[in-house]
Amino acid sequence: MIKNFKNKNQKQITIIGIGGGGQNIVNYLHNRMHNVNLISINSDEQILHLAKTKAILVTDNNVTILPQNKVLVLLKFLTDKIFAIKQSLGCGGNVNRGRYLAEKHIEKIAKLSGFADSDKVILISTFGGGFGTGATPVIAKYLKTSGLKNSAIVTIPFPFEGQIRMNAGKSGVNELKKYVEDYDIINNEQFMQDNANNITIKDLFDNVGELFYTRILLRIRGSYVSDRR
Ligand SMILES: Nc1nc2c(ncn2[C@@H]2O[C@H](COP(=O)(O)OP(=O)(O)OP(=O)(O)O)[C@@H](O)[C@H]2O)c(=O)[nH]1
Ligand SMILES: [Mg+2]
Repeated sequence: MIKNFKNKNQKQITIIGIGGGGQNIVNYLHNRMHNVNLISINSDEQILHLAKTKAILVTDNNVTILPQNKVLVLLKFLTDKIFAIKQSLGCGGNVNRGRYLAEKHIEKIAKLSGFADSDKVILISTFGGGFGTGATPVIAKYLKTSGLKNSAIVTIPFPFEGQIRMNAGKSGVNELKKYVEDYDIINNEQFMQDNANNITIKDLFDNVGELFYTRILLRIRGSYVSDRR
């Protein structure tokens, strides 16, 4: 495990997982990396409770950091039940909704994520659903216009998920490209083909997580080299 990515002259590296799959990958990275600012952001409160990192919930009304302490989580659950507060359940594959939520709350998302204190922000998402595909380009655009270094690593859906999700994923990539300094597109399907029939979905996603990890390392080391010049 690599422990220290920072040196004295460097600020923070922020890696932000956007949407359900982005959060899963950030959870995987959490076991591998120290001293980076790992964050998950989603509009799906139930899923977000599974985050191992700082977790930011985006709903129509607000942007909040979910409590990580188990007692506070239970307390929030009970309060929501008592006051019949509905949990937010994501964007249901609606990219426009993901984009809308991110655009509406971009300043607060940036503040809670600590972008201003980051030397570089790496955006992680699995495209094809609503929140990740809609919100990631909005965040990338904000970073670009704020003059912050940014990269993105995203997946596109499996062909078996259907043309609508595939088209949504590919349009998301085209939008994202406009705002990032560099990006990688990882094809989930490639891992399926490489491993024929003998792989569980968990192992497959872990393999994808490992590829994200190596691509991130390349970027972090690259930024060190350019910072030393
Ligand atoms: N590699 C990988 N891909 C995933 C994972 N989870 C989902 N995917 C892929 O990502 C696509 C989008 O799923 P999510 O990330 O759950 O979608 P979302 O951004 O949360 O969008 P909504 O739930 O519609 O708001 C899926 O269609 C899959 O192709 C994961 O854990 N790992
Ligand atoms: Mg979701």
